Amino acid sequence: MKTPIRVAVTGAAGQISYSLLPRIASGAMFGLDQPVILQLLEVPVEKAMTALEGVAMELDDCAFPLLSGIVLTDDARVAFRDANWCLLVGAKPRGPGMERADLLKENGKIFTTQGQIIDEVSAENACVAVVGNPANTNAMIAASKARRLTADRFSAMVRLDQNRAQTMLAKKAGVATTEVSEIFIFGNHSPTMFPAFGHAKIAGQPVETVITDRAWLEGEFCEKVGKRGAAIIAARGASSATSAANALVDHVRSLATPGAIHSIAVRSDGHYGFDENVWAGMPVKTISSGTYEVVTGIPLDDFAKGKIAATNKELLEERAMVADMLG
Ligand code: NAX
Repeated sequence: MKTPIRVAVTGAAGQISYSLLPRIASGAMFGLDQPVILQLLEVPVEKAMTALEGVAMELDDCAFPLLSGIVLTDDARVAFRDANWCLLVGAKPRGPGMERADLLKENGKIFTTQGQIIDEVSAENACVAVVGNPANTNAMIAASKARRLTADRFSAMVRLDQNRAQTMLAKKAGVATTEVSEIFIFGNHSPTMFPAFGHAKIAGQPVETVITDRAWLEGEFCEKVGKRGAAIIAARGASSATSAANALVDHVRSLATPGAIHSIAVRSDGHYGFDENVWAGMPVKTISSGTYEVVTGIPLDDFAKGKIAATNKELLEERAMVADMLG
């Protein structure tokens, strides 16, 4: 049996974590031969910590063979100590009357502190994956606090958007999701994101030779992927949880699998027209566990360039709103 790895999860009593933790403990994220120790962080509020105890009781009651230990804490130093993976799910939701700038600032404080502490106490070469919104900018803030860990260890999740786009293309074409490949997400995890259909394939053929309705691809498809989260809130009365947890499993598993090509939000070096130093969704190829290179050379037509310019503009606006928190 391998040595257990330590996986820190924040927001561990929240709804995404409720779907996520059993997937990690069962081996879906790191493999069926990799034991894990879960280090679970919640806010120092009795209700949250009691709920967290309930979550841990349920995990115990699953008797997962790979679950080597569970740590429950409201202290970020305990949660991130020696952690190999830090999954930052916890964030404040947007309250009534709260402006986007207020949300950015409120959550920016959380990611400032967590970025600093992760850098101080996590394992060598720890990987940090941010889910809590606004995820791209939160990842940028956390990375800007790191002195030991390099910026490429911090990614934000756009895999839910990739998975949504994959299924929508499959349904439109009347094929299985496995027939859809190379659909990548560019930009922010927000309605401005761009699912780059021009490069995607269905059964190995360019999407546009199978789905010939270009107006649908440019219009309804892009809009539906971007607004899928809102549609789920409208239907369920709560935001995406199981699909978000599943996307994080995919995000981490792909990042840990050499050769995998997948969408994550990472620091831009000016790729694809993104400004340097924004965290933008783009395709990457995993080199070794936690290291990757951006896939370059995907051709972009004028429509795609316009969409990328719009999502880049939003990322720059977000960065300007938290400028005083960076560095
Ligand atoms: P919940 O409100 O159910 O859970 C969040 C949990 O985080 C709460 O239990 C809260 O006490 C905890 N928390 C807050 N601040 C914390 C801190 N400083 N340290 C530790 N824990 C803290 O939200 P949930 O539905 O689980 O969503 C979590 C986050 O994921 C939200 O920000 C949400 O917007 C974001 N999402 C991101 C997605 C993505 O694709 N990147 C998709 C799904 C989701 O909307």
